[in-house]
Amino acid sequence: MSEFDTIFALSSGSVPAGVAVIRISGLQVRFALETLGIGELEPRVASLKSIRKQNNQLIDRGLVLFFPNPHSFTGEDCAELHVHGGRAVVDSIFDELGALDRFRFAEAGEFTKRAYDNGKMDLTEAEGLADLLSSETEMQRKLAVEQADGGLRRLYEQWNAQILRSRALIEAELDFSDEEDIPGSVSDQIWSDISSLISDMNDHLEKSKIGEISRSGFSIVIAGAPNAGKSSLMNAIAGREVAIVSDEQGTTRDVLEVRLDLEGFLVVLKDTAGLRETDSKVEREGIRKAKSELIQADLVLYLIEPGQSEDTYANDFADVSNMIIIGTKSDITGAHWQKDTDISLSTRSMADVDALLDLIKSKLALSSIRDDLVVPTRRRHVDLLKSAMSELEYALSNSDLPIEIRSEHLRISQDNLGRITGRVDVEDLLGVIFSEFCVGK
Ligand SMILES: Nc1nc2c(ncn2[C@@H]2O[C@H](COP(=O)(O)OP(=O)(O)OP(=O)(O)O)[C@@H](O)[C@H]2O)c(=O)[nH]1
Ligand SMILES: [Mg+2]
Repeated sequence: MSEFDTIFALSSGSVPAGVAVIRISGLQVRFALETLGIGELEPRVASLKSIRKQNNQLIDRGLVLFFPNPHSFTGEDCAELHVHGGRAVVDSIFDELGALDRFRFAEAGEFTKRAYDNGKMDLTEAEGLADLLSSETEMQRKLAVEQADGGLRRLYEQWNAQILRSRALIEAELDFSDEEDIPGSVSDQIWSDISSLISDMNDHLEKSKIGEISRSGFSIVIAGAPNAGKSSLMNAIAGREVAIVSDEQGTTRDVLEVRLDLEGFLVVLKDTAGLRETDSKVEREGIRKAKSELIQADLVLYLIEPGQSEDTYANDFADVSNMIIIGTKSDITGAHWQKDTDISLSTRSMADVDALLDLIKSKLALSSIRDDLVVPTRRRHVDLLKSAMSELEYALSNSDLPIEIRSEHLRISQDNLGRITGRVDVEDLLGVIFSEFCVGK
């Protein structure tokens, strides 16, 4: 595998389809177009052309585009062939291209990797693009497109420039320190700038939970004793039969998931095994899984059915911070529950199921998230931001250290920011990041 190879792939969805888009990128794109009988093309203008085999036989007619470097997605010469989306059409073109020397199929994410290598985007933009391709909900799309559009890159570049400026001022101060009238305020200015940068970073980091959750989805776990009505609630919210409902205790054993779109946010709703002591090995494993889901949940819906004492499993919920206690089967008891519940509902009559959804929305504080889209979205960003911030804090608070040493910590802070955007050596990360893509991107 070489970066000098010319790569090609199907960049549109799976065939058969109305149209298939084949993308080609690399040093020999012009040669490929010639070989396919397309010939010279006006840059960036779609032309209807015949596409032919080496032996001149017609493969298909379609729209073709040529993007000469550097003004292309990858920064290399690129071409797109929009052909009829039949398996044999696409295969036939692949056969022709694959037969050429130094031509091969692109790996997953290789077009984007080349775009990154050629300075077309930084790592956060590449990650944003990966998120955009896999986005399922409106909120995921908004976050992803903001990041792909350079939202994070611009912020981190701006911070990097601020630190650089402080370091330059320190250098200047060192150079002039022999002279008489160095304004002492320069140094004060440097450290007050660093201090306000730390506070900006802190505010930004506080939003990381929101970023990660919006990206990967809120996890909501339904828990409670057997027969409390957990699977019934899961089905009622999903609007379809996801889980088996039965009056037998211990019906659900595995963790069942549905992915829902709640006002543009991805919610992963999980139905779990009823919590109880049991001799069944399988059920015990289900209960173990249920408990581990509980700990990781962003929100727990704890269900109590009429006649059940609600504190049976209180211990299991000691670590759960965000919980709604729900009285189920209100059609039996009437709307008013004696016990200490946040809401009572019935999946049989569907009474107050909508009210529960409203309560969930308010618990997850979805509306507060909507406005701020420049947030760290990955663990990677958070870890490096924390390191960058702690270097600044170290430099700021150790005022007794020689100024050169303090300045060095500012430089290390810049390096950490540089690793987020990929400006500073990140060879070890690239494989992980670009393998997230599908082939053709
Ligand atoms: N009357 C009434 N019965 C309900 C309601 N919701 C569930 N049930 C009944 O309660 C029984 C248990 O329901 P499930 O949804 O299977 O309960 P579960 O909590 O998933 O039970 P396990 O999987 O065994 O832990 C079934 O017979 C349901 O028909 C309700 O709102 N009203
Ligand atoms: Mg169940």
